[in-house]
Amino acid sequence: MAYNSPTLNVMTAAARKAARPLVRDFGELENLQISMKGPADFVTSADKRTERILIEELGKARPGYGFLAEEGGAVAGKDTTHRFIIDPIDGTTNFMHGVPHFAISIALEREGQLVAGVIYNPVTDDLFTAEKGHGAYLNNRRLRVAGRKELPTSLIATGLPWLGRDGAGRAIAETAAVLGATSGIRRFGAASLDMAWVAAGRFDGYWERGLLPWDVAAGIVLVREAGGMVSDLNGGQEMLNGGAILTANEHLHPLLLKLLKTVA
Ligand code: LIP
Repeated sequence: MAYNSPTLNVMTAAARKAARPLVRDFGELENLQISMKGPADFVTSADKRTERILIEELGKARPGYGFLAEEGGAVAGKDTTHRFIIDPIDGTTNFMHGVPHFAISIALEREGQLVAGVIYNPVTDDLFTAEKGHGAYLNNRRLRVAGRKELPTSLIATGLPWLGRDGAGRAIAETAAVLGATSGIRRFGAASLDMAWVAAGRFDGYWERGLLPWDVAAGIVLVREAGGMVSDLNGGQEMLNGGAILTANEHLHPLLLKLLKTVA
């Protein structure tokens, strides 16, 4: 049975409510309004509506909490100790192309600490939840990161830049280094689900650069509560500010960090 708390109930209820019209839209992509935030950087009417519903529901349940959301940015609340960090559709490009691998991602920060996370793929109905000190769950199954100790037997996920994004050269060099040392790489296109899958032991590790706080906040709580390690790519804890992240279990994390550092 998944750990339940008033906080997780509020976050899960908001995600499920926002997911209903999102699943409908996923079935009618031809009707989707799409605009550009930059080269190959899309925002759809579904992103905006999902974010509006999440902020409405969470704001009703927790009046005064602040928000940091992908489309609307930062909204300070009267209660300056609490902030929800929201990605309405993580994996927007997948969503637009009819690829059923995207998620609503909600994290709660209390006094600057990430304390709860919900990542919900409404197409697969995979609900990942975690609260600090109470473990991580997929629906009602308790999660634990995989126990592999060597890179050659490990499966690693990553994310790569695209049109208009910097860092392609380094990303390719890092990917080549990891390819040459592991059982393989997966690029699935949604950071939140990549981290949820590390927490579930499906991937043995995940790294990416150029991310934003809402891409990774909930995933950080999931991986930590599943017994995994999370850092930035210098081995520090600036994941939300620097945009770079590395997650894996205690055996593979230092090995991957060392390997990625060999790439100039
Ligand atoms: C996406 C991330 C993905 C990354 C994409 C994009 P979005 O977030 O989840 O890992 O590779 O570049 O940032 O834009 O779909 O919320």
